[in-house]
Amino acid sequence: MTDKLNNIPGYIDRLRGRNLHLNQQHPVGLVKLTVESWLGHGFEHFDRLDPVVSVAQNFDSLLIPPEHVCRRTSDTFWVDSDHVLRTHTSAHQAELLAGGHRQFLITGDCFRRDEIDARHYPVFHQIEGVRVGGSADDLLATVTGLMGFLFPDCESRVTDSYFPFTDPSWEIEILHEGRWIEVLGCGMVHKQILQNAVVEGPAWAFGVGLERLAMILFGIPDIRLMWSEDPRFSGQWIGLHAGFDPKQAPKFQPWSVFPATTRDVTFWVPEADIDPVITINNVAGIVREIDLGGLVESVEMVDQFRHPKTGRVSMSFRIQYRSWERTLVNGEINEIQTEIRSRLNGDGYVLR
Ligand code: FA5
Ligand code: MG
Repeated sequence: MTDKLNNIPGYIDRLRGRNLHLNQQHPVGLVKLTVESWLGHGFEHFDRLDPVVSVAQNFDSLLIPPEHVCRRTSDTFWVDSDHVLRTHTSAHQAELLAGGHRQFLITGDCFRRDEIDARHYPVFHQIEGVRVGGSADDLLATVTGLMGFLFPDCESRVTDSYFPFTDPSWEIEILHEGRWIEVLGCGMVHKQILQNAVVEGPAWAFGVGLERLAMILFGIPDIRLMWSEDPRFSGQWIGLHAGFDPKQAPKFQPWSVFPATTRDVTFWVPEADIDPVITINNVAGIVREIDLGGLVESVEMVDQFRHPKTGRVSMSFRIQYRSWERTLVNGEINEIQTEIRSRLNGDGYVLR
């Protein structure tokens, strides 16, 4: 049965169930084990919770307002009008608290319609940590301690942030190859959430992206590689075991770096989509659905203007193609490009 709200393409269904976080010979699974063993044994572990969650779990229980942008079909994969694919492991926070759990880790795959670049993928993994009784100092000591353990040679910084479900809130970034990479969000669990779950506070929570940690730890330059079934990738992690020393983490060995090819596409945007984030996520969504072989490396908005007379808005996107496995030929790029153009056209974007 399909619901008219359902916007989950087939390729997402195929990635569901890969459970990279449970694969102990994969960077994502290895990082999970490393985080779990560093935090010690005081935490209960939940790593098999169903990613199909209710709207109440993913949004309402976290005080995310009904009109919040993250609920839109341009941002979230909807199963039906009451269910989504969880966009974060925080979806399980409130019910576990209400169920009497006081200190726990939730690990699982999360799903978002998001931009396309080396650090974003529509399916990714998070670990959520929650501790009732922990203070803000304890939270910051825990997350910065974890970063220091994983990345002893990297600078990190804590910045103020905002989440509807924590107050105050912070983010942690790691300086990696000259660039600040956001890896984690955290904060003190909102009083209302504790009250609803009938829990005496305070309590803290954090949510960390496992792909981001793995990319920094193992020097993996592109998040698409996490899904590669090429033995030249998957064979590099065999023999590592739970509790390995991050200082001894092997670095990803690229077997070859093939050249990139870029193509631009320019169109007039339908009136309803002039919010650039909607268009960025929609274009990325279309590209993901067509590019099943994962040849697109990034999609970037390179130009945007409003026509002075007609008021119409035009946007240009640059699509970059590159494979980790081989040199791409023009024919196959053209084929994908033609499909993308025709799908954009069908969705009301007027090609120029
Ligand atoms: C959250 O998801 C919050 N639930 C985190 C949180 C938990 C805050 C508990 C407070 C208390 P955010 O959207 O920033 O926050 O995502 C957290 C991390 O998930 C990011 O820092 C990043 O490491 C990872 N992440 C998010 N989107 C993607 C994506 N598309 N691809 C890969 N990793 C992602
Ligand atoms: Mg964030």
